[in-house]
Amino acid sequence: MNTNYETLLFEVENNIATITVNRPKALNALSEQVHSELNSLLREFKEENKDFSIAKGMILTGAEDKAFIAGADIKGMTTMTADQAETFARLGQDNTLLFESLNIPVIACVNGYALGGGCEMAMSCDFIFATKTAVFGQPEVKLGLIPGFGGTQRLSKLVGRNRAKEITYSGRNVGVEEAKEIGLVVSVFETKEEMIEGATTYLSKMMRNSPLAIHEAKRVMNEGNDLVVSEGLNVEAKAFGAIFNSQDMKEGTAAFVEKRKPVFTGK
Ligand code: DAK
Repeated sequence: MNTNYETLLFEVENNIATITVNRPKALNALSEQVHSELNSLLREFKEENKDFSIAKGMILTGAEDKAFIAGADIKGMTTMTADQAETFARLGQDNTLLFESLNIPVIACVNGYALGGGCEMAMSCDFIFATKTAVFGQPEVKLGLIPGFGGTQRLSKLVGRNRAKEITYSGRNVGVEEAKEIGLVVSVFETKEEMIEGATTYLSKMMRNSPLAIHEAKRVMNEGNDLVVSEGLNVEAKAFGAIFNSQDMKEGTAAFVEKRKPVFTGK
């Protein structure tokens, strides 16, 4: 895999891939280059990790302590033509869909500002861990914009439509305590180091379970999010049936009966 990018750091350790958005001088704002490099990285990773040979879990974070991602690059946007803005929007939206369609769980580890596009990228991950300094928000209306990387859709689904509207219309900051209370954040940590360690521990424990079953649960839960319950149940029933053909299902149930630990292969 190509791991050399100007605006991203990519590393894999103990089956956990970490992507760090690395533009700390601009508070890791999402420039066209970040979106384009992220798109190449995620596409290549998705293709090459079909058998879970690269990683079974992923962390997305921002470089240094001040910001996760302070939004789309406002300076870059001032000179964009309508065509460039459309390409920018499509790349950004595609990246959120790529995070959702990866076969492994992705934890957004949020330190400092996660505003606008930063909040939107975090929401496209499976869930969010944060430090006490984390600040969330969709301040686009202050710039004469609306959220454009899925914020009008995903925030409502996470925290409820009325709360999402209240946050979006005001463009106000949401501190970490409130973010946890309304279900945007799952766990809060004192420091960035503790948060990354917490995410690593979580993913390492999760890896004892079947990666194939986790992938299917992720797929069905994400797909069901856009469906009425009866249709979602249909997707669930199909996936539940299909997984009976997997080695992991046979191994997991046999290990239970034989009173031993299962050895999952993701097949
Ligand atoms: N873009 C570009 N540069 C940014 C930035 C951003 N979003 N946020 C911060 N920076 C830069 C600052 O300009 C400054 O650079 P220099 O002046 O030193 O060159 C440096 O980072 C440090 O920032 P500050 O000096 O401002 O630091 P402070 O601690 O004073 O303030 C702050 C931190 C986060 C409160 C402040 O920087 C701030 O308000 N930043 C903007 C936050 C924001 O409004 N974010 C939302 C952006 S709008 C679209 C799809 C999606 C979107 C747009 C279009 N399409 C469909 C086309 C998404 C839009 C957004 O995300």
